[in-house]
Amino acid sequence: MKVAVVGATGLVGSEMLKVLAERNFPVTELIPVASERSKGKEIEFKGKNYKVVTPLEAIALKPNVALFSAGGETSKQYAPLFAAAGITVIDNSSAWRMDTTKKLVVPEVNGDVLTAEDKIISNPNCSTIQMVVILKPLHDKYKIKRVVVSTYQSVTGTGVKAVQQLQDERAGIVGEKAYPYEIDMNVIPHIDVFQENGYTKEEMKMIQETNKIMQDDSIRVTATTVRIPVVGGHSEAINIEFESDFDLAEVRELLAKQEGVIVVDNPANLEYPMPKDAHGKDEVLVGRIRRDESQDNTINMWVVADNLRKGAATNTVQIAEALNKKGLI
Ligand code: A2P
Ligand code: 11C
Repeated sequence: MKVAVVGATGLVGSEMLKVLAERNFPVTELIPVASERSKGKEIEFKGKNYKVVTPLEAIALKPNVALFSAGGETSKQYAPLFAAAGITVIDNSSAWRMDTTKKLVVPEVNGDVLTAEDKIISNPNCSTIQMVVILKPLHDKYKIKRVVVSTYQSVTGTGVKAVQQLQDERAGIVGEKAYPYEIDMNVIPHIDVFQENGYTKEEMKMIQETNKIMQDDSIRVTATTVRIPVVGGHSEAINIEFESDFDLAEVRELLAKQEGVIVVDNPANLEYPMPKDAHGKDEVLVGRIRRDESQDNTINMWVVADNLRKGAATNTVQIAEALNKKGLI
């Protein structure tokens, strides 16, 4: 299968190349795509070198599928052109996620919604993905009423420039800034742009995308999203209120059985999920599972995942695998 990766020179794009190779996705020809600036640059994939092309050149090469991670503007401009040429697009930007004509997919949660009509499919926001993977088996069993989530997000979510800012600050170098403030030795309660209601766009993504993926608008979600000086992955403190009572041991069992989830929850041995351990992994790690003693039918947990893997590249490749399995690409 001919596979184009749009944004192949970026943080998520290069992770997509790794994941495609690791999972042995049946790539017969890779088409790395980036901006005019990177045209002609060589990208290595499975021992072979491929030259970077521009989006329009990629369309002419007729890939079967194009994995996009080059920002919302690039997706808005080019994804419809790829789709019009019969190329299925899986888009990691926020450009189409809340478009009612487009699917927003986490394969183990709602992979069954994919059909032959879907030519532009959206990959959710990283902090949403790792949360819904955990919510799904619990909602199926106990029905979730309300979720309160606070995030502790890695600088890799912002891109190359932010990782550089953190490294520069640690090395005492004055360089270009990706954030309005210092990120080293700091915590910034602001991810993406502020909305009129006082929430940030990242917070609104977590709220709206969760309802869409879970296919249930009755789940009430509220979020506070925060950037921290960490590289390995995003962490989330999640408080979940169910319609009725739950069994703590059964919650652990449901999570342990859930595809793509690893329970790391042994406080006696100081075992709990940390970004340092999630880094480079495809799974979502969950621990600190405990009853919220301040309110009936409510539980607390701590969820960590590598935002560039399950939060972005891995989930995108898993969507491609799901389409391939259904014979849709
Ligand atoms: P380039 O390296 O040529 O700028 P990150 O999010 O890690 O900063 O990466 C962004 C990715 O999106 C890069 O691969 C970048 O390519 C790519 N990109 C940015 N603008 C465009 C564009 N107009 N067309 C195609 N790719 C783009
Ligand atoms: C962050 N969640 O960590 C963002 C990055 O909507 O795909 C991903 C933005 C998005 O900054």
